[in-house]
Amino acid sequence: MRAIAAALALAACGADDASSDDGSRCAADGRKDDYAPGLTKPAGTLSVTVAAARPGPPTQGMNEITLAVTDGEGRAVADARVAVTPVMPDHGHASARAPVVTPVGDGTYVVRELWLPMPGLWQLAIEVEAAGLREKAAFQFCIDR
Ligand SMILES: [Cu+2]
Repeated sequence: MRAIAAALALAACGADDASSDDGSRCAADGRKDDYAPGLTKPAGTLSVTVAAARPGPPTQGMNEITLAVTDGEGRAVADARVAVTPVMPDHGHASARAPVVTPVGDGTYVVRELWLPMPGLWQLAIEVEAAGLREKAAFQFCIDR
């Protein structure tokens, strides 16, 4: 809910950001994940892996990532509904664009329209629904200028 309301404030945040926020400040942020293909996070009993990012690591602007969802035994989960919400936790807003997630089989999901318009710490909130489960994971990426 907060992310949706905050998305409406994106324009205001952008104006602030240009003058006051140095993207490099998140380079040493302990919350950020160091991107590498295969970066994996638990999502309840499932796991979500960033199998690839184009570009990699993610950069300011338009990105595309490929996620892989596996179950507790490491088997691909091909029938999940996967949603990705990019937010800037320190700015209290989401991205102005909604990523489009397309399952491509074998538990792999391509995320397009991943729009990260400003430098700073971005969190990709992942929600996975599969086999009656609704699990969450999050990746944090520092976008430098
Ligand atoms: Cu921002």
